[in-house]
Amino acid sequence: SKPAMRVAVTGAAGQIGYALLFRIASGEMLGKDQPVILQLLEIPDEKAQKALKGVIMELEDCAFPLLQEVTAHSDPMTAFKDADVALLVGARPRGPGMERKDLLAVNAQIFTAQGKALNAVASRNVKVLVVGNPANTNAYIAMKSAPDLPARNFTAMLRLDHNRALSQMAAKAGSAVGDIEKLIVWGNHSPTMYPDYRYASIAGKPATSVLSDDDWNRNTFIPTVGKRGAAIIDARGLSSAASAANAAIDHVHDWVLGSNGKWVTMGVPSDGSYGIPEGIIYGMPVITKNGEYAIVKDLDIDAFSRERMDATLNELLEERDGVKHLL
Ligand code: NAX
Repeated sequence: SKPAMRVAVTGAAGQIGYALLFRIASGEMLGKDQPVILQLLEIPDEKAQKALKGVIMELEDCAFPLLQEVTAHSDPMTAFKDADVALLVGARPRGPGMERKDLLAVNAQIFTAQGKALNAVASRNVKVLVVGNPANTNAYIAMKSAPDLPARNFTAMLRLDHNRALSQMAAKAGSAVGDIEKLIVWGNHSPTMYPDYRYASIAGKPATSVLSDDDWNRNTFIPTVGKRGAAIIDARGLSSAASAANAAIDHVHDWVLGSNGKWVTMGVPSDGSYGIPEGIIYGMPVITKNGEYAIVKDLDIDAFSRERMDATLNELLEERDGVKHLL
């Protein structure tokens, strides 16, 4: 059988971790023929480490044939050792009375340390997906803290936004999500993101003609996708977890195993395409193949889209400027 792949997951005892680890171990992320080793990181706090032990006991009790080994860690330097894939899920949530800049600063500390650890000990081709918020900026910080690793290996999760948008479109069109292709979500994983179906097709027909209602796009679709995270919190009393874990599985699955020519959205360091400054981690349409992604180039950007893309870019530039002095 194939040699095992090492998958490091941070925040492993959290709610996304609980929805994620069992699916990785069952082969849904890397393939049903791919053995995996899980290297799980939690904060040193006694309660968190104990909860992590409990999750590991449950993983054992599943007797997954593909799961070769599971280890628990409180130090990223051991958790990321030789990691082929690193899912950075753990982050500091915004506490009561915490300002946005405080949130950026505590997370900058976490992702600087984790970026340095990846730089020191991970596989030289480690694929990094940042889920913990603010995801794009955390990915940027980790990338900047890992100068010996290829910058393109640092990505942020926009796939949940992409999947949310697919579902809204399918419902409006009365068709199946599987019939939709070439959807894009541009920018930051935040309510400023811009879901863009100008190039999409639904069962082979242009989405702009199927969903011919411009008012729906501007006043229902874009805000619904943007505010979906808040709507889930309102309904469940907890933030999205299973759907976030599912999106992380989709993101890494497609990156490692290929998207078969289909467009998917990934938050990737810009190469300067579409006027997005190089290095900014921005939701882009990509096609994945042989373990690499390629940004879909040369799409026309109309005035409405330019405005949306600049607004979400400006938010990312502000976040970057907020942490610049910490890097
Ligand atoms: P939880 O609070 O349930 O779990 C987070 C876990 O991370 C905790 O167990 C905590 O102890 C751990 N942790 C904190 N700092 C750590 C560190 N430095 N090293 C290792 N572990 C650490 O949160 P959960 O609901 O699982 O969400 C995790 C993150 O995902 C949050 O930042 C959340 O905002 C973000 N999300 C991102 C999404 C995306 O689309 N990019 C969507 C879902 C989610 O909101």
